[in-house]
Amino acid sequence: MIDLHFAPTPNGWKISIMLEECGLPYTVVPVNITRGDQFKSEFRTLNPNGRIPVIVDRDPPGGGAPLTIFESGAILLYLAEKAGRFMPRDLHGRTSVQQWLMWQMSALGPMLGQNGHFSLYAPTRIPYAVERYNNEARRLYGVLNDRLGESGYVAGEEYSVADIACFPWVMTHKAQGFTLDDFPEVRRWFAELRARPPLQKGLAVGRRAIRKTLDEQARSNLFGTRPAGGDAAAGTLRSQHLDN
Ligand SMILES: N[C@@H](CCC(=O)N[C@@H](CS)C(=O)NCC(=O)O)C(=O)O
Repeated sequence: MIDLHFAPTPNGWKISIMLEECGLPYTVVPVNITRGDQFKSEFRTLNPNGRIPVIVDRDPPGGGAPLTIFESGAILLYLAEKAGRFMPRDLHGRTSVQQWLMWQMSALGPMLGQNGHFSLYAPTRIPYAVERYNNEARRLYGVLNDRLGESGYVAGEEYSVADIACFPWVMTHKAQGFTLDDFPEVRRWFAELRARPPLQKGLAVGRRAIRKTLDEQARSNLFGTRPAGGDAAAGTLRSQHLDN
């Protein structure tokens, strides 16, 4: 059995979708990131970086002690290996999936997160930041659109963990101020994926717990006025709390 330490955000849904797609049994352990559960010592033992998602696999392949994994990209790779799904076996296919997964983790996710933060949540409007992240987010949608003009799925002709990683972030497009009419290949891919029953089941996890507005305490917990512990920098801006 796998414990999924989860909050209803794009990075959390990547993993609930993957678990549903793989048909792996799991238990959801809610982490209320608006109330600061991510700062608690029990949670930071699982992830010293104080972020969801985290999984604990109590039955890792080959036996042995439970395995704890944080970082959604690492979790997706682990689950792909465990289930033998959504990762091509051939070198070219596998390398392409890893490459696009890294792109999601290092570019699409963080830049959409910052775009959402500065356009939706920043207490004062900072035109330079709004414009910078909006331009970068639009550029990345363009990269994805061009890519999906060449192949059926993000990393090639097979549905893979690269698609599962990108989908929940693209799902935030309206809140981010984009329309998929401007990105027809993304729109085609998005509609196809959204129709997948396991993906819908993964997305339903935690949906009722979403907070539409953030009070002062939630803003403080999410946007970095509270240090993550040790010598972590207070005041770092961070926002992944976007609903579509
Ligand atoms: N790179 C990390 C990012 C994880 C992340 O930013 N998680 C957000 C929710 S989507 C979080 O836990 N935020 C809590 C906070 O900002 O304090 C991953 O992909 O797992």
